[in-house]
Amino acid sequence: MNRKYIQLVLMATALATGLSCQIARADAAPQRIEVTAKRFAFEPGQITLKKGQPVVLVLKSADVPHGIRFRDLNVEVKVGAHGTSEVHFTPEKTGDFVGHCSVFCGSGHGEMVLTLHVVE
Ligand SMILES: [Cu+2]
Repeated sequence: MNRKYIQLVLMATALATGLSCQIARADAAPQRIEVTAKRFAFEPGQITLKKGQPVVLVLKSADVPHGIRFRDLNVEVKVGAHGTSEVHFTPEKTGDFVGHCSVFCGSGHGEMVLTLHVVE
């Protein structure tokens, strides 16, 4: 085998590998969901997710610091005043999961809930 042929094969392999990586990444692209926290509610207040599909939950604050914690899913994210934070996770079980605000934000703090419906 001559040197040029080997170089060509190596280049073709590298190209093919790069291409299949890109395709795999596109397939695994997480679903992006934006939620706004504002005293004393999350908007939207309910979200439906697919079991096994990766999610990026983007939490924005419209006022003071807030947070959201789904105890049963072991997911938590906090956000500063007027800030944006995100948390990546993949729901691995179906059901309804209620998340509560995890940063004390005033008199209605205890009523701040976001319900995740995880379906097959
Ligand atoms: Cu709060």
